[in-house]
Formats: sequence, C-alpha cells, structure tokens
Amino acid sequence: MGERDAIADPWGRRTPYGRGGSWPRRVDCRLNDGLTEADVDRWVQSASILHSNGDALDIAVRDNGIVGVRGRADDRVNRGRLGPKDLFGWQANASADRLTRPLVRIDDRLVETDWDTAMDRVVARSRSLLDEHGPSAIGFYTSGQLFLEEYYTLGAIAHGAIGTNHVDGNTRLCTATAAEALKESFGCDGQPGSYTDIDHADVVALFGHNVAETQTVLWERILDRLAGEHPPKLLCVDPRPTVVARHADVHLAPLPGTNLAVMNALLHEVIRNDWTDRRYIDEHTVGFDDLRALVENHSPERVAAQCGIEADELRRAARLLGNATALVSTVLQGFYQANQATAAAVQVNNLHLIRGMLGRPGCGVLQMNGQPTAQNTRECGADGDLAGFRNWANDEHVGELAALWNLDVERIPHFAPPTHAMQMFRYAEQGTLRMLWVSATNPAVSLPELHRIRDILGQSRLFLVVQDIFRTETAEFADVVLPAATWGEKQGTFTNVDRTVHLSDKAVDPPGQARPDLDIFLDYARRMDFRDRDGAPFPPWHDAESAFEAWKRCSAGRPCDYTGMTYDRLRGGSGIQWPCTADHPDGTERLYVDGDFASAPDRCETYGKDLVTGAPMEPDEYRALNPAGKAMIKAAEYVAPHEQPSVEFPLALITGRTLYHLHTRTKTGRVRQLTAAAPEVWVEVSQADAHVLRLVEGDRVRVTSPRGSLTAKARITDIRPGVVFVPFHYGYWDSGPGDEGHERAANELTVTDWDPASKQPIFKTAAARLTRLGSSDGPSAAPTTTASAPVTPGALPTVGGPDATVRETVPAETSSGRDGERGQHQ
Ligand SMILES: Nc1nc2c(c(=O)[nH]1)N[C@H]1C(S)=C(S)[C@@H](COP(=O)(O)OP(=O)(O)OC[C@H]3O[C@@H](n4cnc5c(=O)[nH]c(N)nc54)[C@H](O)[C@@H]3O)O[C@H]1N2
Ligand SMILES: Nc1nc2c(c(=O)[nH]1)N[C@H]1C(S)=C(S)[C@@H](COP(=O)(O)OP(=O)(O)OC[C@H]3O[C@@H](n4cnc5c(=O)[nH]c(N)nc54)[C@H](O)[C@@H]3O)O[C@H]1N2
Ligand SMILES: [Mo]
Repeated sequence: MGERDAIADPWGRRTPYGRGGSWPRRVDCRLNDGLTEADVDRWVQSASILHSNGDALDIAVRDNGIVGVRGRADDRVNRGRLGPKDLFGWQANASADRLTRPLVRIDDRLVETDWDTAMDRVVARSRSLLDEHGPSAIGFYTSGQLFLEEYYTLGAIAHGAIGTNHVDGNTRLCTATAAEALKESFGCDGQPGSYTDIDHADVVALFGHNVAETQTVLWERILDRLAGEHPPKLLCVDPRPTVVARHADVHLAPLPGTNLAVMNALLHEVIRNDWTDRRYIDEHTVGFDDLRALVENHSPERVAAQCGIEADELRRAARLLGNATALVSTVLQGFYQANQATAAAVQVNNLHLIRGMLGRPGCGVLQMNGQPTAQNTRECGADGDLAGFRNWANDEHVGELAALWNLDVERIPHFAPPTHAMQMFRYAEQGTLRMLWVSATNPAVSLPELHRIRDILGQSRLFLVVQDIFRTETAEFADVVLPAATWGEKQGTFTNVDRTVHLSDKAVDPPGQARPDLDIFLDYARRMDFRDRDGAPFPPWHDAESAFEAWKRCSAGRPCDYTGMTYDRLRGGSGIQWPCTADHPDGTERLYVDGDFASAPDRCETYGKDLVTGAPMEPDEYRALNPAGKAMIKAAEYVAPHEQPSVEFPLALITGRTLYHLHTRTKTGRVRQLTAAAPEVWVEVSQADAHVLRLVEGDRVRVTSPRGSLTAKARITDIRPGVVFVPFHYGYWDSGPGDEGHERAANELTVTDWDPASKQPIFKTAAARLTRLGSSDGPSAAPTTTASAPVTPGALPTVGGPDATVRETVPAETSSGRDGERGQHQ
C-alpha cells in the first residue's frame, strides 16, 4: 500500500510484467479528506466517463453524496487503476452551479421554469415544423458522453418517429474517422483488437495518439510492459515531444497534415523488403496490387521533404514495423483530425493486413475512440448511421429495422447518406434546418471557426434546445435549456475502445429537477404521441433496462451482438466485450480471427467510399470488388493540406489536449485539483521559433490565423520547429465573453474543412502567426509533467500537494487469472 500525488505523478507505481504475462492488479482509491473505506455507506459499480478507456470503478457514497472512487481490481480494462480525471473529476457533479431547473428564453433572457412549460415549447415547435416544413427542418446533435440506452432511444425517435436524416454526434469531431477507416478496410465498424494485445506485443506503434495524457491507464499498461522482461519496442508518430515520444525507440515528428505521405513511405519499405505475409494477403484480402503499385514510387527519399522527416528515420521506423512478430497499432486524433484523415488511418489497417497481423494475441489495430461512449453513439445510430451497424444503402437492412420498430419502412430515411454535423450546421446557417436539439456537447467551444458557429447558433430563426448539466457557452444561445442528470445520477451502459461493455448504476439523486437524458427523450416521445404501426406508443420501452433489452434485439445477429448480456451479468466482476451471445456468453476477445470479416456485401455496414474524394461506391461496384467478404486494402495518393504555412501565416497550427482537462472543461474546470494543474491557456512554441520571435518563456503572445486570434502565454518546448500547439479546453464560461484581445479558445483559429470520407473536421492542420505582445508576470502555468514540459528553467513544477493524495494498493496476486476472464464478485 502506498500513496501518491496523482497530479505530480499521474501514472503511479510500476507493476512490471513480461511478454505474455498477465497485467498485475493495482487498486487506486481516492476519498474525500479524512474519510476511510470504513466510512463509506455503499459502493456503486460504474466506469469512468471522462475518456474512452473504460476504467472500471466503484463510486463511494456517503449520506447520499458521492465522496470518492475506487478502481475495480477484477476488471479486464484497468485492473484497478485510475487516472487523475477519474480520481478527481466526479467532484464536478456536486458543483453549486449545476442546472437544476429548465430555462426558457423570454424577452431575450433565459429564465427558470417548470418541465411542462419547457417541454411544451419544444413539442409545439416540433409539431409546427413537422406540419409546415416536414422532418428535415429538425436536427439532433448529440454526444459521445451519454449512455447506450439514451443513444438508441434518440436514434429511434429521430430516424423512426420523426424521420429526419439530420442526426449526428460530436463523435463526428472525434471518431468518425475511426468508424470510417474500420468500415473501409473491414466492411464494418468495431475494433479488431483487444487491450490484452498489449500484453503480447513486441512492437507498439502509436500514430497521432498521445496515450500518456489521453488514456493514462492504457499508458500504464505499456509502461509496465516496458519495465518488465522482453519489453516491446515503441514507435511514436507525433510532431510534439509527448511523454510517449520520450519513451519511443523511434519518434517520427512529421509536419502536420502529412501522415499519408509518411504511411505510404512506411508501406513502401515494408513491401520492398518483403516483410509481407503473402499467404494472409492471398487468403484474406483484396486490393494488394493497387497498394503495391501506388506506394512503389513513395520511397523514403521522395517522401522525406514532404513530411519533413529524414529518409533514414522513416527507414528505421519501417524496419521496426516490418520486423515485428506481434504488432499493436493505435491511431487517434493526430491522424483523425488532420489532412486526409481516413486515407491515412486506413494505411495503418493496411500495414496489419499485409503483415498478417490481425486476429491473434499481440496483433491488433485499435482505431481509437476518444469519448467514453462514442462506440455506442455509432452502434446505436445516433451518429446518423442506422442502428446495429446497418447499411442505409441496403434495403434489407432498413427493412429489418422497420420490422423491429414496427414502423413503415418509408418512415426511416435512407434515400441519401446521413447528414454529418458540419452539414447540419451549414443547413442551419442557410435556414433549412430550423430546430436543433443539442445534447451533451458544447459546440460553441468545440466546433471549428467559432465566430461562424456563434452566428449560426445566435440566429433568431433557429430554435435551439440545449440539454446539459451546466449553463455552457452553447446554452447561452438556447431557446430552451433542459437540465440533465449525469453519470452517477442515472443508470445505463457504455462501451470502451476494445468493445468492453460496462454498467454504470445510479449512486445518488440528481440535483433539483434535473432528469436523466433517457427520461427527457422518452418524455418528448410521449408528449409528441409517437405511435408505431399498430398504434402503440413508440419507442415502447420506458427505462434504462428495458431500453437495453430492446437494443439487444436490435443488435442480434449483427457484429455488435449484445444478446448474451444482461444488467445482472454486467454486475460483479469485469466488463464484457461484445459480441456476446448465448454461444459466447463471456464475450469475444478479438474480431476477425481466421480472417472472418463482416464485409460480405449483404452484411457490410457500407459499400465504401473513394478515400481521396469521398464519393460513395455503388452496391454493384462493391460486389465486384469484394464478392467473398474479405478485408479491403485501399491505397490513396498523398495530397498536401489545403491550408499551408505562408509568408503571412508562417507556422503550422495544431490543437489538442492536456492530461488534466476534458474538452471544454465543464467538469474538470470545476475541480480544484485539475484546475490548479492547468489553470489557463498557453501556446507551445519551439526554441528555434521563440528565438526568431525574441520570445522567452511566459511572454504574452497573440496567435492569429485567417479566421481569428487568441492571446496566451508562450510555453517554450521541444515541439517540432515551425509548429505551434494550443490546447482547445479554454472557452469562456469562467472568463466572461471573449471580446477582442481576450479571446482564448483554440477554435477561434481553426478552419471549416473536413475529411472527404469521414467528414471529420480538421482541427490539426491550419496556418498561423505569432506576435509578441509583451512580457508577463512569469512563466506559463502549463503542465510540466506532459507534452507541454518546458525546456527553459523557471516554470513551477506541476504538483497537487496533500489535496491530491491517492492511495494505491498492489494486492498479492491470488491466481494467475488471465485478463479477459470474468473475475469473482466483490
Ligand atoms: N486528458 C484528456 N484525455 C482525453 C480527452 C481530454 O480532453 N483530455 N479527450 C478524450 C477524447 S474525446 C479524445 S478524442 C481523445 C484524443 O486523444 P489524442 O488523440 O491522444 O489527443 P490529441 O491531443 O487531440 O492529439 C494527439 C496528438 O496528435 C498530435 N498531432 C497533431 N497534428 C498531427 C499530425 O498532423 N500528425 C500526427 N502524426 N500527429 C499530430 C498532437 O501533437 C497530439 O499530441 O482523448 C480522450 N482522452
Ligand atoms: N480545436 C479543437 N477542437 C476540438 C478538438 C480538438 O482536438 N481541437 N477535439 C474534438 C473532439 S475529439 C471532441 S470529442 C469534441 C468535444 O467537444 P464537446 O462535446 O463540446 O466537449 P465537452 O466539453 O465534453 O461537452 C460535453 C457537454 O456535455 C455536458 N454533459 C456532461 N455529462 C452530461 C450528461 O450526462 N447529460 C447531458 N445532457 N450533458 C452532459 C457537459 O457539461 C458539456 O457541456 O471537441 C472537438 N473539438
Ligand atoms: Mo473526442
């Protein structure tokens, strides 16, 4: 047993293990000051809602309040460990400024009201729009942070009851490219790999993924392998000196937006050196010859100048990948939010396919998710796709859904691809979309080019409903604000990156009149009096568990089959990986074992797209390309980013995250330990650029792009010269509205542009310039423990002090219990 300052030491004590071993347990626990476990009235099972890793935990309840959390030792995902956001983030639930009553706009002010008044307004507007303009006047923009049951309900209401095609999640900003890359290569969404692959890998490659900060517990698993016998080699592809990069055997720091060029050179080398698995390629894939032909003239020498990486470095990286006997790759926002997102992410799949590194221990691709429940947004159709990974262009799939919902098939829109979020905002701008219902997302801070988003949200002709737990920047534009209950206050399930499903039980009551999102959606359906073909209320379910049971029927026979799970089976030991059926009641570790893909023309989720233009393929084209349901190797030519550094804007601007905050900080910004660790915005600048601009650490600078500007303190780091980084967490709710000169949100700078295939906005490729405004009162307060670590002395080290103490316990291993086994009930 020991204690650590979880702010100063986010990753905790090492528990080394060797290749093929099982990851030892370490239980992290944080309770309010002065409390011990004996003071806890009850422990309520849940998992972290502040990232995609799925860290299982129990919520400590005392006097009907949450007083702490403890990691679940038997869970396959975290084996008891928790990260800083998990350990401290729950405190935001009890903030005094939670929304506790609905608000409606009267005389241009938001005033408190009761639920009937608020919902009547929403219903009245919905009815009049449906009568006068039809379903396409209404759009829903949801989240990756609600629960499975809530997405399934929202998708059923939007697609089935209303019949609008305008449904998407903020998952469009987050993991649309993960989904698209999986669909393009394997015919269907769903992670092939498993976290246990880390236990067996001899090479781990991280493509645009700062796992040390964004999934701290997964990083601990890698650190523990690095500390044990036969450690894996590490490849990091990231322009910043992240903690991952510092541990890497090979670190490639490409110019932003050149990932596809890098990948094509790596594939060139793998193929030229014959590091391929011909048998796997022949038996399980189509398209290899196209790839070989395309990458043939992408030698490292040729690509070096494009991506700003020396040819020898590219060759070293290729050798690492080419000689791996068990390769795990992860891909995240450095690829997904950059130029040619899907095309680049697909090349990582190609690497695994041509090396035959899929479907066995230690061989897996994790096209990562970011948000805790993004997988469910996608599975349940709240991202615009049809529920159960059904193919909107396949009439049989749409027919199945109509039968399941007992609705006429014509009611479910399937005549055009689902409207993606960026297009929905365009329709609102143009005035054809007249009602937008935003749940659990804060677009006034998180969408690109914020002055445009503010203009769109602020139009009087747009009826804006915002369902949140706080009065966010977005809520300020709303016509109706609905106060939601959140994690810990409601029940439901969610699924992490490696398909592990966790149940989150209700621990405490929500504040005031706040209600679970599920109840709000169902209340809307009842007030709208939606009916099925037989006149029965639709959706027919009434609470979380009945929604889950309905979802199980929807998932039956599809790749994301949940039929073997129940709420009860999810209680006790470990989360369970889908597919989980009567035949596989304990879930499924890896997909696509023996090259068994879900890509047959009748089964696939999509017929695919052209990676460079995004043009959809016709069903006949797909059948001709892939009649036997193999994996598809798709090649793509590199095209330079649209916006490149210029004389006026000489720097490449990237944006992203720090370890201590989540997104627009509505939760983490209300937690003292996390706020103290990263109190204000900064901009990371290289020493070389700082020299040219005569900047010293902590100077105040203006960052300007063609769209806007912000001011921040400079943090001088080892970032790649020519590149600057701004964290996107800092909006305005705690700073007053950003008037000229006081702006600080990264998205003032970003561009309205998206990947042609996944439609994911490009937050990581833009041009900017820096202007020195003057010196300040000292160094930037950016964290020193992370990618923002300073290279010049003077910055105060990031520590949490006694207020951030966490207990860690490493129990003696009682059994050799393999990961993935269902543990004992606690
Ligand atoms: N602490 C914390 N954890 C989180 C979140 C959070 O807000 N805070 N959010 C969660 C969510 S929703 C998500 S989506 C994930 C995101 O997790 P990550 O993708 O790991 O995080 P980011 O910081 O957005 O981007 C990762 C890296 O991409 C690099 N990068 C930028 N441009 C390029 C490029 O052109 N090429 C390459 N190769 N790399 C580039 C950046 O330097 C950055 O280090 O994190 C999840 N976890
Ligand atoms: N420049 C730049 N922009 C980015 C990114 C980037 O890297 N750079 N990353 C993008 C990515 S990957 C993501 S995921 C998005 C995230 O962007 P957002 O989704 O806008 O970020 P959050 O702050 O997580 O917003 C979630 C909202 O839901 C509310 N909420 C929390 N729990 C509940 C609940 O149970 N019910 C309800 N109704 N509301 C709840 C919170 O208070 C908060 O207002 O940002 C994107 N924007
Ligand atoms: Mo995300």
